[in-house]
Amino acid sequence: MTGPDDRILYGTGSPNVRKVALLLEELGLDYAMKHVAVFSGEQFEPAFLEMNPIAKVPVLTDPAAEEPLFESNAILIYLAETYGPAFLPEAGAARRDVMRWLMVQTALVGPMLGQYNHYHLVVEHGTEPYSAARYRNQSETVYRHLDDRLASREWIAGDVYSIADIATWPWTLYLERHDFVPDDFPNLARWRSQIAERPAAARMTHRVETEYDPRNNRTRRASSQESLDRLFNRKTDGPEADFSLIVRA
Ligand SMILES: N[C@@H](CCC(=O)N[C@@H](CS)C(=O)NCC(=O)O)C(=O)O
Repeated sequence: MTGPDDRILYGTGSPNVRKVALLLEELGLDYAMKHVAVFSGEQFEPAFLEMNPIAKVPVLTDPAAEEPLFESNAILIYLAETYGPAFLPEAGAARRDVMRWLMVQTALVGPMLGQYNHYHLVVEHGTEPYSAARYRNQSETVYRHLDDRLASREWIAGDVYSIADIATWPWTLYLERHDFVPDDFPNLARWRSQIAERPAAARMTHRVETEYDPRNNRTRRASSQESLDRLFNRKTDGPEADFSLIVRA
């Protein structure tokens, strides 16, 4: 028998953490949530680095795994393989399709939307006009690819809801905050609503918002320039950066 404390999701309210919580909810697994205050640098503490040497959330401990798990999409594969078979087909073309679109999320959706978050939502607008414009265009292309993909199919990969959808969905919730309009991406908007209506998505959102967000918001608002420089990898002898957007958000 395992209790909720045997499975711990270390995280904050970010999309890479939400996707793991969403799959845990879909699989009906018990888990505890421990907040890691990335704005004040808890991810750099030795005990956390022992779990994830690259100092990022999510990390999941699981009774069936000998070591803590990190990298969100590797965690999704682990969970689907261990507690599936739902959400990741066992073999063949359907599995290849899910893996391919999971890699698209890892290599394209996350990095491009994540960089646009930085230039649009973190650093004061106008300080890096070329970078902000570049990542806005990259994000629009990503949203467009997803919208095109979903024009003729219900789910991103294969014929069923899978970890490719679960990995991608929390990222696409930035559409409005990126100042794009859902009506311009109708297939993406339809697919987003379909997942939002799932009870697991509602449970995940509620838990993230009640168990992670209050402490995340407190530490974010109290963050010093020094801790933000460390989080965003700005060298003190590098260009100045005004991170007040994220502190005020
Ligand atoms: N590729 C990683 C990315 C994880 C990631 O970027 N996590 C952010 C979420 S806020 C983080 O921990 N940032 C803290 C830092 O970079 O110091 C994954 O998918 O798990």
